[in-house]
Amino acid sequence: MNYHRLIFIASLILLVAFLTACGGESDAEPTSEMADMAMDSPDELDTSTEKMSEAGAFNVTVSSNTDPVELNEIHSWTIHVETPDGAAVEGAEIAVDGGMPEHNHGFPTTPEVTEELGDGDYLLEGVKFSMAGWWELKLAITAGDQSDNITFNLVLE
Ligand SMILES: [Cu+2]
Repeated sequence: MNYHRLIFIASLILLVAFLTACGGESDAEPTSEMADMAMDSPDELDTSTEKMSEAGAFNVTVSSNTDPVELNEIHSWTIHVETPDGAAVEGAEIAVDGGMPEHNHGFPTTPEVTEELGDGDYLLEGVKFSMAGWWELKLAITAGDQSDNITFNLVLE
C-alpha cells in the first residue's frame, strides 16, 4: 500500500470536486434546481450602491476606486456613511464581510476599513473579486450608540 499515492489521488479528487462546485456555475445556465436553491437570482437583485442600512440608521454609499473593477486585482473602495437626514457620520467602526452566496465562499482576501478619510468617507482596502458573478459586500457599522448592518449586491462580469 502506497500511502503517498493514495493521499495524492484523494487530493486530486477533492480539488476536482471543489473546482466543479465553485466554477461550474459561471459558464453554464443555472438549472431550475439551482435557481430554486438561490434566494435571489442575480437578475432580480438590488444592485444599487447607495441605500439605507437595514434598521434605517445610516444611508450608505459604496464606490470602487477602480473603474471598471478588474477581477483578481486587489483594489480599494470608498464607503460613505451619512445619517438618514444627510449628515456625515464621523468615527464609525465598520466591519466587513461578504462573498459569493451562490458558491458559499467568502472573499479571497480580508478586506478592511483602514482609514477614515473625513466627511463620512472611509477607505476599504484589500478588496479582491476572484470570480465573475454575484458578490455580497456586508458592512456592520457602529457609530456612537447606533449599530446597523447593510448588504450591497455586486454583479461582476
Ligand atoms: Cu464563486
